[in-house]
Amino acid sequence: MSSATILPPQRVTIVGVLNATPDSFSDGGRFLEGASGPDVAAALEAARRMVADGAHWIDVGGESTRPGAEPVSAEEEIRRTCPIVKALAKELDVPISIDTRKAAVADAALEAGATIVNDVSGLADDEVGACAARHEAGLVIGHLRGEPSTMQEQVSFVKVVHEVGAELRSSADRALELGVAPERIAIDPGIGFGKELEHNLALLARAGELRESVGFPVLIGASRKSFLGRLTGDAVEDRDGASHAACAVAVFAGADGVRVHDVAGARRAVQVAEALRKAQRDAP
Ligand code: HH2
Repeated sequence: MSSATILPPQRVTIVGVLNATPDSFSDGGRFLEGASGPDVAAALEAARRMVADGAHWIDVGGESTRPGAEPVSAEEEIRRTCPIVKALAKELDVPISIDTRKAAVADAALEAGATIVNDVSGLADDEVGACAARHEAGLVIGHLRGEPSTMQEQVSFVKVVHEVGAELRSSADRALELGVAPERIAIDPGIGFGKELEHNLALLARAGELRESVGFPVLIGASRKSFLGRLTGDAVEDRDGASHAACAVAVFAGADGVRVHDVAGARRAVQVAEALRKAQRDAP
């Protein structure tokens, strides 16, 4: 991977989500054929569409992190994701990330052509960071206390932006010690990961503050999440409008990248928010 930062400052990066899972809350089941392996052609088609719509990178995941999701072995995650990663890396001009908490899966996907590891657990396993360092890959460090299966059970923050920032800083320090280059690190406050509505709102609305305090570019993943349903009353399949609003606010607040399902809509929201951010900064 080049030494360029994974979330470059000159534009907001749009990360398109491609879940090779049967049970993701937002889009599960579209790319799995069952025992014979993933539907690589369908995944490739969806990824091509996202790139045409404006995605700058594609994030491939093989394990749902929603509370109550079935645990998945590393072998199964590799079986679901690696054929897709390989096909996407071969054909597309954009970076491919692997959304995993497991070092064995990260390693296999990086071998298959991914160049970024997206670890929502915030380096619960140091080996994930060591693996990213070995491959000279990018690393997204997400914020999560505990495990996805139990993360909503005991949520407690006093000053959420400050606490999440401090915990991300300590994970980023660990990544640096493990040898990940600083320009290859991005942080993510983990919207919906062990947080109540007010925490998600504060982290999203203060994304820029998080970047300034932690010192790394910030990725925000709010797309189709349940806190949006709490606000609007919409079911997951009707949350794209709310997702675009969240995207726009995150970008206006200073986010460097957004992880989204509906790339075409998000791209428009990002364009407007970027223009407004610039106007706010530069207008006389
Ligand atoms: N959210 C999800 C998964 N991966 N990665 C980052 N960096 N940030 C996020 O907010 C994030 C993420 C959960 O969303 P989704 O992939 O749509 O669902 P599921 O975990 O059920 O597959």
